[in-house]
Amino acid sequence: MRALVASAALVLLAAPPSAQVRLTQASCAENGTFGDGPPPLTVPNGHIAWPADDPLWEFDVYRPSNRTTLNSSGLELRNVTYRGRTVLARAGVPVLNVEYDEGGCGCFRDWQDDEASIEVGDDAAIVADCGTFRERRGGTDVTIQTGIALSAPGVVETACEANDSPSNPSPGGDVGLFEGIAVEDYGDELVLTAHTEAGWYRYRMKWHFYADGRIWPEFSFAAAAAVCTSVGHRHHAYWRFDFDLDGTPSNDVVREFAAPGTDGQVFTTESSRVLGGAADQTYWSVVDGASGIGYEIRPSDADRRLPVDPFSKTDALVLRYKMDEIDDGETISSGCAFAFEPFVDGESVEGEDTVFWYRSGALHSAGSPFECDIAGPMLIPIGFELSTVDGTEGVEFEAARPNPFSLTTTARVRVERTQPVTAELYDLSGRRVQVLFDGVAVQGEWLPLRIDGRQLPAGTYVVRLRGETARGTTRVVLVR
Ligand SMILES: [Cu+2]
Repeated sequence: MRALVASAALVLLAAPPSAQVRLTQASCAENGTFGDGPPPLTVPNGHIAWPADDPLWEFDVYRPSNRTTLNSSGLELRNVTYRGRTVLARAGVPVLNVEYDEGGCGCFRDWQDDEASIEVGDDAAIVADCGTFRERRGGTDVTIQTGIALSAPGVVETACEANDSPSNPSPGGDVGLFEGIAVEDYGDELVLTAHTEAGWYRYRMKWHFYADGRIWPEFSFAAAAAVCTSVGHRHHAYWRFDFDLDGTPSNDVVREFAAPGTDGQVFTTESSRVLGGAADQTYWSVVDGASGIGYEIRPSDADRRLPVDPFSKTDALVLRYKMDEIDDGETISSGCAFAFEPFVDGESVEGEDTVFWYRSGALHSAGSPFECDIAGPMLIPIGFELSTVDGTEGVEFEAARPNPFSLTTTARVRVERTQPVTAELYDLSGRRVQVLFDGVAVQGEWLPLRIDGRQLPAGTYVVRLRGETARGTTRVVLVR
């Protein structure tokens, strides 16, 4: 029926799955199907530490099929720590819905416990093996592996990549032979991917963890068939971030900033907030009142592009933590809009245990049923001692973009003190393959390091910078 995408090209990848990701407490727990009522006590599908020897990040993962809320929260995380300090107690997307233009298919509350297949690459290491099952696809039986896969960076594909691929003549349908969670180590970034289906929709959920403490929770909206989807419609994913900074929940301070550089306004009571559209620079922060560590929640351009309407109602909720406010109790048979209003009932949130909800939306215009829209805020750390990754001194790296890359990419670096420095590119066997810069780096100024991969074999490379008081590395992945 349709071509599997680009699997021949993937075997050219030199980068093996990372040995820097450690999975422990592997479990194949699953928790019933959506609408069955609240899920029973949950068991995570594993505990991930990265990098393995001296972890920056650690957390428990839950597959979408391991339903933790009424309709599943997708790829849920719990007990997230950065540099050994608790950041999030629990985070996921408990509410997901869609609304059509007039003449379309109305509205739906979607579920996320039904995983869809993804490509994880031929060399993927199955670190939690939850067995296989047979599926009929395009007239033949295929075998789907399930569990948690450790993939080479850059190989994971979902309906999003397949639908957008120029080599795919017939977008739609599912790719790959794996269901569960895929993990990719990009050196400076760890990416988790899950993919779910609800009818003809395909939802991709990713967590990007960066070595410098940032988190990008990504939600992407695609489709595998063009039923209803040829009519314009709007998708909304509502993230629930339960920050428990430093593991002391009951002293959160939540602020709203009208724009970068402005003074924040502290929230005193529960609130629903609405952004003003694409030009609105509003963002928020949640900070531990005692230690001062916390996170900014910065809306992305994609999130700002779809303003609130009477169906989507809210961009952000600042709530007091309540055990029974994990989701709103609606299912596909009872409602579709997010029924959060009972949550916002005037309770104090200043110096309390708070929960931050955040909406990521996407407009799917009529006539392009297979488009994949990528959304999600950036979470930026506040108040951590950020000497960055091990062995780095006196220098700050900005991860290369794009990464992985196929032609050229650029990483940026800045030094704390003006000095002569050398930046070189090494392959993983320690061979120097390029000199990227040899000269004086000026204090505080970003120095671009352009990497030309056109004459290099695919694989992982290390950018190493050395000066009198500055040293550090970042990694890039070259793919073909
Ligand atoms: Cu859509």
